[in-house]
Amino acid sequence: MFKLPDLPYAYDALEPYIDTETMHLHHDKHHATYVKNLNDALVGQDKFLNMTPEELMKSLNQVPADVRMKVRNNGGGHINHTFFWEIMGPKMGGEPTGKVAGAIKSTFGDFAKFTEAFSKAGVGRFGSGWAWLVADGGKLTITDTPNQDNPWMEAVPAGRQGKMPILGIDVWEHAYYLKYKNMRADYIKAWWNVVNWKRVEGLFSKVSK
Ligand code: MN3
Repeated sequence: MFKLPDLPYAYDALEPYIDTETMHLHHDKHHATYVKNLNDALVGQDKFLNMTPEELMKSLNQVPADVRMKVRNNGGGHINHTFFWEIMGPKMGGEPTGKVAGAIKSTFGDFAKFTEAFSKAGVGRFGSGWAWLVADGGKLTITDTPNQDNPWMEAVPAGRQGKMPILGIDVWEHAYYLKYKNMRADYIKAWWNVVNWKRVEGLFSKVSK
């Protein structure tokens, strides 16, 4: 069975950038519902229930066709939100240091150009979805996905390590509407203040060896 993880900090820890009420709704209702629906869709399917969320994302083509879309949406919702809570934190933001800072600089020119391109991907994603910073080996790219799709789902070419998201932002309205109303760009601008670059660096170090 998949389990709703606790938030790694208090519900009010990301104030004033992300408000307490949004964090309660987002974690206790939205994320909890993805986990419940995922487990409901896979009742009796121990093979899938015993996978890690990442393994499940890579095995969607083996999931029975009648529940595959449910598993894709709700399994995606589960892994995406678990990841999202972890790449944020209180008293964070600023600029990255270490290897990821070097990779951002060599890929995008400088940090400001990177945040501009990433923010643009988030603002430009039509409807609900996510923007991602993905490490493909040591190489960085910005992508965006609809609904709860994510880079873990992408097929891995033979002999290659998969793409690994190291940063992502939820741009579903439920992530920002209470505080920012329809102003998605304002939410994204504020969100940079809660990015946990230490965590991003840790994820990047794992895939860029
Ligand atoms: Mn969400």
